[in-house]
Amino acid sequence: MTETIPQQRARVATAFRAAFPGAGGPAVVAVAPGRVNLIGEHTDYNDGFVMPLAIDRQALVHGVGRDDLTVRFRSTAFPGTAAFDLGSRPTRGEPAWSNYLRGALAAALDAGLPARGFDAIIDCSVPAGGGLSSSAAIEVATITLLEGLTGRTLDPADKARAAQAAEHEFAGVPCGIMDQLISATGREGHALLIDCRDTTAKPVPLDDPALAVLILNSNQSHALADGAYAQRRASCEAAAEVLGVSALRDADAEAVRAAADAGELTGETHRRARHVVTENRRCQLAAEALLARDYGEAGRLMGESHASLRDDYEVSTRELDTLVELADHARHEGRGVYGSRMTGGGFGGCTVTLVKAAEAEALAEEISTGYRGATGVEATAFITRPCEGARVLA
Ligand code: GAF
Repeated sequence: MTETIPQQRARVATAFRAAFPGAGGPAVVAVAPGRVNLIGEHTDYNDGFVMPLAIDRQALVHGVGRDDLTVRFRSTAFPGTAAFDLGSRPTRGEPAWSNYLRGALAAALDAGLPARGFDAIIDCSVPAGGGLSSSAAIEVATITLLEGLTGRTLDPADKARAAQAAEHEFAGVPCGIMDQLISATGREGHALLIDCRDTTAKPVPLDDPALAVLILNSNQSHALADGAYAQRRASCEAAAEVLGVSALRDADAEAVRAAADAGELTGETHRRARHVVTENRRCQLAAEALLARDYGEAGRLMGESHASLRDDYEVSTRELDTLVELADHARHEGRGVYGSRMTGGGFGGCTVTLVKAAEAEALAEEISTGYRGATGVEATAFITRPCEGARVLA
């Protein structure tokens, strides 16, 4: 069972009292969710389209303001206390886990939030390394805490940009804006079709009780800071330059094909560009299909997306492919699967599968069993629903 926010809140309040026995004053509790992306992968940093939803797993931070500018931060998951002064811009430091928080606070100050000292403890129910944006949830929750403690707020898109800047500067991952934006702006009962060029979003209802979003974690931890993600970005930029556009968002499949035929786009760069331009199109078509409640078509596009990420973008793994193939097998047999794909940056992490709600539990069990048989690894399955983005709890 997924822990509810009230349960998590109570658990973290107890942990806070144990960590900071002397801290008095009213507490501010901020939450920010992780995300799962339905389709539109590796398109955000190409100014393209994505369609994520905020999930019912979140970072929750419990903080109490201080009269000085000292910050003392603890974690429910890791040892140590991060202690620093917000009188100046935070820098990287110890313990290592605190760099997400330090980065988020540094970027929040840059974005114009005032400084205020506090004692806080953070907890995150988004699985770490699962490709469900636990780091974005932690960054956005931290900035939301500072908003709650200072009574000042950032525009949600600016908050997302600040969290993204933290990821770039303090975690060394040159990510796009998707994860932080959906964590900051998620809408209950909806996925968001986001145009990453201007951050405008169109809500896409996903509240049909007959439909469920099934997440399967390959439990093969993913890491994006090792250079493979940055290499993909660089290939996209090189392709855009060849095509004479500022970002691949402005190119289409015809233009990519023509450049390949002319020998201007070759090999890996060609395949990376082909993924991005076709994925942008698939993402928009999938939003139309979901709006029309045509789940079969949305699922078909998810299948194409996975193939493109596997073959052209080369960010899938044998384990993710296995999970998708098992879901696909159930789809062919008419057992309630609409479509399945890897989700997030790749190189490990999770798949997302659109299924009939009535079949979801049985499918989770069946795919997990098949996965164990094929890989020897235990998958973790959970059914999620679209949730609200970051906020201070009442
Ligand atoms: C990671 C990044 F953080 C996102 O910005 C996005 O590029 C995603 O990979 C791939 O779609 O989650």
